[in-house]
Amino acid sequence: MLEGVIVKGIGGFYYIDTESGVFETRARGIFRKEGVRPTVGDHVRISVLDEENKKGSLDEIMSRRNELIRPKVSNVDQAVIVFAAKSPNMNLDLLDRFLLLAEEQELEIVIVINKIDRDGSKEYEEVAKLYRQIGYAVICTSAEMGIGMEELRGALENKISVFAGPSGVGKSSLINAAYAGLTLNTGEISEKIQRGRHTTRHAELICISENSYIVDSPGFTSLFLNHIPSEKLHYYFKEFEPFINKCYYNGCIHVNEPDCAVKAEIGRTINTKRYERYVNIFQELKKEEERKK
Ligand SMILES: Nc1nc2c(ncn2[C@@H]2O[C@H](COP(=O)(O)OP(=O)(O)OP(=O)(O)O)[C@@H](O)[C@H]2O)c(=O)[nH]1
Ligand SMILES: [Mg+2]
Ligand SMILES: [Zn+2]
Repeated sequence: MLEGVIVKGIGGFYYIDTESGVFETRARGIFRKEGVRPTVGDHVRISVLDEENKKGSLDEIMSRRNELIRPKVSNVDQAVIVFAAKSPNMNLDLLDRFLLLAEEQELEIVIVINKIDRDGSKEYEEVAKLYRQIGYAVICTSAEMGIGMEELRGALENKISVFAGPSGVGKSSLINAAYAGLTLNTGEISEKIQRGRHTTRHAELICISENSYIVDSPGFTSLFLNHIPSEKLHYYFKEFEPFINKCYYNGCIHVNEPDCAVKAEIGRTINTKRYERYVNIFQELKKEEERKK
């Protein structure tokens, strides 16, 4: 019996990182019968079938602390939300949606603004300032120039972190730049071999040091949060928190109610555009709830 972590699952094989190295295993039939699907990040027990060739059988999956859906990974500590200062331009609506998802999953959060070498007028600094004021850690980087790599590595220590963000912002490039020796597929490599963009596909846990893992994930460009109830949305806007219980109406959701303590802060501690994005997402959720009725 050995304990370990599933680092990769491909074609019915699960690869388990243990203290005696990485074992290739198949899952016991019982999991399928019980409707349990082994997931990258799972803590598991395996029995060794072939010590020399590192083959085994996946026998037991320990209970999960949490489960992300996209990428499909369990037991994640932290979301590293990556956006580019330029190309593609920052989409703050999408950034807020990534933040909401991570807040809802109760993950620690780091925001990374990459490709700062592309933004000569340093407009990204305004964005960094806004999100730092809200209380988020923001790291400004250039994977290309090697800027901010120390700080990034520091933020990843002793955790399982998932890199998330739109396609083409440099998630894979950042991981490659921060950890020489790892080589992940990036958009650039594929341009050289002329076979279309070689972007990230399946989830894989990459060990960067003892107790530290990262998961690269494929980017996506829109994010619909249909599973968050509209009346809960305000809990995930961190900067609303001090005011939420000070509104006149019990259960105020800070959209149309009078004497709203949150609305009173707009343009002060609450950024006007962030509030507008809140209302926008709130209405989207509300509409979806109406439709489902
Ligand atoms: N100028 C500049 N270009 C960068 C930087 N980081 C990445 N790039 C380029 O941006 C392109 C996309 O980078 P990737 O690392 O593949 O982006 P990704 O976020 O992993 O993309 P997906 O896997 O599709 O989600 C590549 O051509 C990189 O060379 C940077 O800091 N500055
Ligand atoms: Mg990638
Ligand atoms: Zn209110």
